[in-house]
Amino acid sequence: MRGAGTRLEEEKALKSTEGPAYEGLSGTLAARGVDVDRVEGRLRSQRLETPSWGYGDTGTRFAVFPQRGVPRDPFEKVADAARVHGLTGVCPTVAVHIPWDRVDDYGELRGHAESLGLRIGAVNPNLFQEPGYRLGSVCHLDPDVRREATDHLLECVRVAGEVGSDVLSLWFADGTNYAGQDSFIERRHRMVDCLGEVYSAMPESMRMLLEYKPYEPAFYHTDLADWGAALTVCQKLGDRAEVLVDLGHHAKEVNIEYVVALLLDEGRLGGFHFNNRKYGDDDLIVGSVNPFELFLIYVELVGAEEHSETRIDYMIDQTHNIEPKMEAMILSVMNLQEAYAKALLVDRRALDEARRAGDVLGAHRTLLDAYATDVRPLCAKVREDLGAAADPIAAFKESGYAEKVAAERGEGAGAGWS
Ligand code: LRH
Ligand code: MN
Ligand code: MN
Repeated sequence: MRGAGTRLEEEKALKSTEGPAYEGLSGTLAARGVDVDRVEGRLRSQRLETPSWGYGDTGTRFAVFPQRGVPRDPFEKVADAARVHGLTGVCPTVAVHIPWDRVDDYGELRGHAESLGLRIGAVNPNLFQEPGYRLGSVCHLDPDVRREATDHLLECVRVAGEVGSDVLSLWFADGTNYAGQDSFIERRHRMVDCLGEVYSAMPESMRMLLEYKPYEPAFYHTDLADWGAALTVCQKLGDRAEVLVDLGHHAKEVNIEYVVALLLDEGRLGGFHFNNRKYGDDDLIVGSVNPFELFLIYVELVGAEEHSETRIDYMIDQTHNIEPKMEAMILSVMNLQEAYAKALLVDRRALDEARRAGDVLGAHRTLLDAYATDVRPLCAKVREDLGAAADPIAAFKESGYAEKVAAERGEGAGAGWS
């Protein structure tokens, strides 16, 4: 039986570049024919965006459990996001949600972010909370409500300009609860009209991302329910409209890696909202429930990276209800680094040969070999190379940041909706 001390030492070695773990792994990988320098270079260039709303108090419709030290305003959310970037090295942008992050002076918010080494990323309008949107926003039958919704989208185009962002990321709660409530097709036409106006108002440098979701808050039908609905609207709008895949927005049996491959092949995969789920849109820590699915998604992304220049914005969209929020964000980032690292280790030549030979399980085992590799020492080394922390969670705990902000901020404010 191994003593607890020994196990702890082994754990520490795995997360650090000191000791034998990294040397052993890079030697093994080199012997397997992996170009370790190239893999490390790709890992250093990985970029992940964290969401402002993931730092605030959120909850379920049953309860919100306030935590001490959560941000009281968008400036403090940006400060927390900057700290996550400092510890992980790969999160230089933070997404904002308007009006949750509405401020008087967006130039000031931008300046604050930049002073902390951060930029504002995707601007997310919010068309799902106002009482006027009971029957929808851009799909609503009343032209006055559609006007109000479109004006909010246009406001967000302006906000994006002011914070220095080139991404407008859209999700619509629009849908119906009962059969017969409204016409599917008329609603779709109303949406296309409104989005066409917004698309024309965007500067050439700006992209529009369209996020789909099968249900919730609407329970009979949703106006952008799946990737096909989102893709066809994007095709009507123009080249700078692309689909955003949120991992929590699929029916349970959907093969998400296949959807990803398909959108990549169409050149219309614009962004991700990473999270994980067991049942519905659970917004749990990415990679916590189904890490193999996450790896398979990255296998498709890495495959496409080899022969395409497509820009994909990788964002986290999670709400942390019972877990410490910054630790949850850091762990999410680490899980994404590990999934990407494993996908980079897939022996593409062996995979190709096995496929061509009709070797079903040979191909499958090639993926399993990469997935089974413990890449933690490699990721720790990359983080150190980036000037971040080999073990970001330990570094965060040792830094005393959580205690400091708890004392300064006391009980914070909700992410926006609580
Ligand atoms: C909807 C969603 C969308 C929203 C966010 C808060 O479920 O995924 O991206 O903007 O949650
Ligand atoms: Mn989302
Ligand atoms: Mn969601």
